[in-house]
Amino acid sequence: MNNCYPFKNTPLPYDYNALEPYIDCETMRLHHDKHLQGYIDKLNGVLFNCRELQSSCLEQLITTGFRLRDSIRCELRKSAGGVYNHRFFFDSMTQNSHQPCDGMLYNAICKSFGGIKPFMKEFKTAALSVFGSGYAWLVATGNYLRIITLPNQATPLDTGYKPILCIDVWEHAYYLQYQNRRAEYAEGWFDLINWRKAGKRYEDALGGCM
Ligand code: MN3
Repeated sequence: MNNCYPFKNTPLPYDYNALEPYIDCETMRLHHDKHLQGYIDKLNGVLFNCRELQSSCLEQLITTGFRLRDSIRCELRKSAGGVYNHRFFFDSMTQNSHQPCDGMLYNAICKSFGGIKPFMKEFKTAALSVFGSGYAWLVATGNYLRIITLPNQATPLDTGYKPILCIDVWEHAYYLQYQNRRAEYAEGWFDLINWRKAGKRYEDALGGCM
């Protein structure tokens, strides 16, 4: 993963049409090649003028309190957050849909939400509750899991929680295919979850080595 300046738009870990019928090819192409590319271009543009930040990795750019003019700090947070969140979102899905959730993550979901079905219900409610643009996140805090929402391109990195999964509910993530039916998009997304990746993230979070 290319994680330092100059940032490049690494390919999706699957074909553009791999997530059909839940997310169509055209949406994936626009989302990855135009929206994520836009954040990468903006981030490179900010860093081009800030030589002292060019060796920082993406996570450091988001979490470190650099002494910057407000306008530059704001642009840096938005663009670095946009790159981080989109990469995390795309990496949370797989064409091998209907993967089972198992292992330690499954146990934690049962302990925290009472089972997979109640987890999905709560996660969908959170995804629908995002007013305007943002994401719903499954995050770990110690042995427990929580569902949170964050606006725009805010990331969970400086909340103290370890991110496990996220769904992008900006309209560009679903509007071409679902128009205003965000609930249908969220329901389809459950069948795309890369549980193997999520399980690994959870185990890394427990080990404190994200
Ligand atoms: Mn997006």
